[in-house]
Amino acid sequence: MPERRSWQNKFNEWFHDMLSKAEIVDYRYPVKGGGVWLPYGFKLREKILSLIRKLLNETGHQEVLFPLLITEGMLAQEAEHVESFSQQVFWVTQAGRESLAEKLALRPTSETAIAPMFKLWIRSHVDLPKRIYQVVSTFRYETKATRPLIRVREITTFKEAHTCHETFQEAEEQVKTAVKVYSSFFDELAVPYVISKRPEWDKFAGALYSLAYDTVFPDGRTLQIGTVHNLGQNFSKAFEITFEAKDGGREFVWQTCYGISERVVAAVMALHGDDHGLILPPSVAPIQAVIVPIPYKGYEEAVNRKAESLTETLRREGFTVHADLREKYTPGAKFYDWELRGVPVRIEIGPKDLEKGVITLVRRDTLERTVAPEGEAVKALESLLSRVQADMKNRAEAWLKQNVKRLKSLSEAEALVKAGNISGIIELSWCGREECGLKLEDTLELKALGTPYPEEKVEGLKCVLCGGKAESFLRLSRQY
Ligand code: PR8
Repeated sequence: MPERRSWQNKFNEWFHDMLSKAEIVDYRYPVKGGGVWLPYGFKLREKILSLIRKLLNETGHQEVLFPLLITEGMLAQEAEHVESFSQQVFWVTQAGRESLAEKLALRPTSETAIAPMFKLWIRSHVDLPKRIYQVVSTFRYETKATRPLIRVREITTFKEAHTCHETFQEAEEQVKTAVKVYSSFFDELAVPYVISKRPEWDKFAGALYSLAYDTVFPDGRTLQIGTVHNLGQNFSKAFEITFEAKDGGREFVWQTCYGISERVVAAVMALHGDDHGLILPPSVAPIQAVIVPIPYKGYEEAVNRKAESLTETLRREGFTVHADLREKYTPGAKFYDWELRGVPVRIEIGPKDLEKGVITLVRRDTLERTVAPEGEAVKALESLLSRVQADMKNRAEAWLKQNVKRLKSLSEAEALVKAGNISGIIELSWCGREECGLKLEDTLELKALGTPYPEEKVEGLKCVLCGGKAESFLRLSRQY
C-alpha cells in the first residue's frame, strides 16, 4: 500500500506540486484568480464534463449557451440576489472610448440572464417543465485568498442547470432528481460526500433553501463541491415568468437551479493521491492504461511492435490506451511519469513476457503486479479497471466515514478544537435557532455546513448550546 500519512500532512504543497507536475493547470497567468488549463488537465476536465453531460441529458435536460454579459437592470431585478453578489461582480463600464450608458456585468451566475428568456419562452403549462443547462465561465471577485481550482475568480468550468415547473411539488421533485444526478456523478468519480441543508444564513441568495455537497480533503478541511437550490417563485415573481395554467389562470413558475465547478477536478485529484502522485479513477482518467515496452538487446523491435498491436486491440474494445514508445526515456522514467499522472493501470511488455505469451499489469492505486495471458488482455484489463474503480470508491468512502464525528457535548467539541484535532466534520445536536447556530460557529471557530439531508429525525436530544429541544444535528467544519 502506498503511504498516505506522509503526504496528508503536507497536502497543500503536494496539491500545488501536482497541478504543475501532472500538467493540470498553470495559475501563473497574470490575472489573479485566472488559470490556464494544460493539455492533461484539459482532458481530465473534458472527461468529467462528459460524465455530467451524459447524466443531465439522460434526465431531460437540454444544453444551451447564454451570453456572458448581463445588463445592470437585469442583475438588479431580484433584490436578495443582487445584494448578495454586489461585492463580487466584475463590471464592464467602457467600450472603446465611450462610457456605456448602462454598465454590463460579467455573469457571476446566470439566474438573471436566463430569467428574461424563460419569460419569453414559457407561455402555457404545455411549455413546462423546462430544464436547461450550460457549461460556461462565470466571474466572481473573490476577496478571500484565491486558490487554484478551489477558489478562482474566473470559474471556467461552471456547469449550471436551471429548471421551471408548474407547482411547488414538481420543483421539489426536481430537487430530488438533481440530488440523484449529482450523487451518481460523485459516485462515479469515487468522490465521497455528505449532503447538508445549508443554514438559513448561508443559503444561495434568492433561494428558498440550498442543499450542498461537501467532501473532506486530506488536510481535514471540507470543500463544497456542488449545490442544489429550490428557488421557489422568487425569480419568477421578480421577472414575471408566468404561464397559463390548466384552469386558464396565470401563475408564476416554480424554479430550481444547481451547479458544480472545477472544484470537482480538485476533489478527484485530492481524494486519491499518494507520494507517487495522482491516482485517477478509471471512469474519468484521460488514459486508462499505458503500455510500456521493456527493451532488451535484440528485442527492441519486438517489444515495441507488441506494445503497438496490443494498443490497437485494447482501443478497439473501447479503452483509452497509450503506448509510450519514447526512445529517450528509460522504462523507469516512464513508470515515474505515468504514476505521477495517475494512470490507473500500467502494462509492461518485456522479453520474458514475450517468450511466455503474457503481459504484466500494475495497478496504480496499490502498485500491485499481476500477470495475464496475452490472449486475455482485454478481459484482464477490464476486470482490473473495475476493481481499481471499486476499491478507490471504498477507500475514499471509508476516509469520509472516519471524518464525520457525532459528538455528545459542546465541551467535547471544544476539547478537539483546543487540541487542534478537528479533522473533517463534527455533528452536534441543535435546536435549529439561528442564534445558537451562529454562536456555535463563533465559539468553535468553525463554519456551519447545515443539517443532514435527507432530514434525520432527532428524538430526545437537547441543543448542546441552549439545552432546548434538539431539532436536528448541525454539521460544522473547517471549510475551504
Ligand atoms: C449557484 N446558480 O451559483 P453556487 N471557484 C470555484 N468554484 C466555485 C467558486 C469559485 N470562486 N464559487 C462557487 N464555486 C447556482 C447554482 C447556478 C448554479 C462552485 O450556486 O453559488 C461551488 O462548488 O453554490 C458551488 O457549489 C458551485 O460552484 C455553484 O455555485
